[in-house]
Amino acid sequence: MNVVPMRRPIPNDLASFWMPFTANRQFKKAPRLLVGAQDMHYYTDDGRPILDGTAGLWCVNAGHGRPKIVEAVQKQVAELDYAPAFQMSHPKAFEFASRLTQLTPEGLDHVFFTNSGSESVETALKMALAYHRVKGEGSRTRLIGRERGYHGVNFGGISVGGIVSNRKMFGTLLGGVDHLRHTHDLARNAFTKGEPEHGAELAEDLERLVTLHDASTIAAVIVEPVAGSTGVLIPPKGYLKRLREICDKHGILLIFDEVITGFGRLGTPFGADYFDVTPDIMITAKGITNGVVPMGGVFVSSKIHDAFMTGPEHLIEFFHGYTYSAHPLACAAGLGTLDTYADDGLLTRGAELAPYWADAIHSLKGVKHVIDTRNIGLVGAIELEPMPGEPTKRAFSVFLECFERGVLIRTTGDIIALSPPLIISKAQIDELVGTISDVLKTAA
Ligand code: PXG
Repeated sequence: MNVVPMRRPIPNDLASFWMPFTANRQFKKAPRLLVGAQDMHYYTDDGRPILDGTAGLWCVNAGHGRPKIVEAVQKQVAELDYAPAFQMSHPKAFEFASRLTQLTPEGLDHVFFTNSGSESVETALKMALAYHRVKGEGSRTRLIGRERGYHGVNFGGISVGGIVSNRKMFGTLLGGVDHLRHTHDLARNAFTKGEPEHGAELAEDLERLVTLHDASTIAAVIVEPVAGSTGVLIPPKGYLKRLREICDKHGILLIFDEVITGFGRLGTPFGADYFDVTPDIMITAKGITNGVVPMGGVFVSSKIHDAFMTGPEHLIEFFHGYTYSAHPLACAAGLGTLDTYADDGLLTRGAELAPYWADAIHSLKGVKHVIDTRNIGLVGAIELEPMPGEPTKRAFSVFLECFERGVLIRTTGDIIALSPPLIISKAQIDELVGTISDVLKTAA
């Protein structure tokens, strides 16, 4: 057990830290500070337990303070703090890579390490472009994303991404990018349990873009198997299979951004397993180290990896990498994480809990303001009717009130997104959903 500090630490200055994706002025008037965490709970600076309904930010899949991870990191930092990442390495990098590729879908046999989801996205996009070039198809430079997609915050990622507020302030972005339409269709699919019935035909948008641009100009299509950040958009039945077929037909690489869906979130090790569709490149981060040390990993097929392994052997094959790629602390945390997932069966526990979870989420149908509930694996979303003229305000006030009542949820726009650690109990599911229900009943 972590010792939860009882004395309230007082930061002497809240002004210096410009917080990411935060309403800074609101926060600094009423700070929400976490000072401890264990298993399913955070502890605030005033000593209150907070039930974690979001696994931190979709990353603490095994829950907080897990001993094997803590010990692995403690031991590692004392033993080897850092090893140069270029032209050098350390044993745990290889051990972690081979352990990971035993878990990933058949064929995704190589991993390139990064430090975040955003870096993994840039890595994947660059790999796709370079792959076509080394194969002698350098005209394939176009990248296709999807409306409402979230692929981190760097320039490649916001270019293929489709969340307007993440794009509109930042100029013209990458050239040569186009977007598929998103799949959200409340008129036909509201209150669906699991995958929606309607919308597989939206995959045909890719054929439309091929007709417009010609396949010989398109390098890759990138999608989240389940779009998370935009508010949990679950793919219609058959949609991802159809995207795979169209990519194959035209020699286009399919990239799955599994930053959220990876490592057990859907009740299978990866989203690719859940939907039985294997991409050419699979992007991961978050759950790869249980959020304990920043890390990301980009998994590729041998077809892609081997295409680079030509030419004189003393030459660098791919001019890309980070000072902290395969950082020893991250690899140690990752190995401890994989052991913890295996010990507790967490990569498939979501499948056992999913029916109970689905019933809990859909019990909110009919509650005030709720216009949709949706679920898959251990992901849930509750979409609220926005306040007239004041989008996001209703959901944000629900978030604040839930926090006051000891439950951490996440909101995006007017959608509540839930993604608890995979160790959650049924009683804790009831507490999470019951609190949201109570708050909604009195919400403005
Ligand atoms: N791809 C996807 C699909 C993501 O969800 C990233 C890339 C970027 O990862 P980094 O590690 O660079 O942040 C993400 C991140 C939310 C939320 O509440 C989602 C993310 C991050 C923070 C909050 O929806 N996703």
